[in-house]
Amino acid sequence: MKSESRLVLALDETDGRKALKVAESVGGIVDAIKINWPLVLSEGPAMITRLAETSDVICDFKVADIPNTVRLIVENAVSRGASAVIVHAFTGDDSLRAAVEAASGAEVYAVTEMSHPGARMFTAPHAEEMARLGVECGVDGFIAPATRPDRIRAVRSVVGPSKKILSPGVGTQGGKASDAIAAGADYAIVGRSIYGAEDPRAAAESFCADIRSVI
Ligand code: BMP
Repeated sequence: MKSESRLVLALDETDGRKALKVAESVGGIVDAIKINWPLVLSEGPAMITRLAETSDVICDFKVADIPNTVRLIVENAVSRGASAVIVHAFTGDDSLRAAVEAASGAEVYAVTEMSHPGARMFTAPHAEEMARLGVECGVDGFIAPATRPDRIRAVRSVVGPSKKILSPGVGTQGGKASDAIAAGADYAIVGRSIYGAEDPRAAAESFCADIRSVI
């Protein structure tokens, strides 16, 4: 995945035609497009391949399962063109290792702590432990919350400089892209504030300008 704008679009638009239009309009601006169940369930997994023709695609399936099922999901996503797959870290070492092995060259990012308030209940208290486990299991990067930049710093201090940190929670959820990058994230992930904007390209450009202000 390239590292130019350090902005990733979360394309949760469920209307396939609109989703493709947004993807086209931010082409060349975002470093990757992250897709999640809303778009895949409404438009089918062919959307992975379609978007992968013009962009790196991160399949945010937050895979949380036994190793065999993790392997089947990751292999399927990668065979359709995904450059990366997001998995949950709380499943433990065997499931994380299964994801890394199944990705065979594509990247695996593990969720440490989520960005919404409820994440304080279970994921946050174990984020550093999960980050440490992810490093041991060979994942390529981590998901840490832009809504709590101090937690990005905490994860960065555990995983070191060579692992990627992608940070959602920017815009609609209240986080600021530049704060996330300044705290140690490599990429800010933005969804509704771009695909729901009247002019998605202009919105993406303004997030890029905010990120540039701290790099
Ligand atoms: P939005 O910018 O519209 O809030 O979208 C954020 C995207 O990042 C969504 O796809 C969401 O599922 C994802 N995400 C998140 O918001 N917080 C996390 O902790 C992990 C995520 O993957």
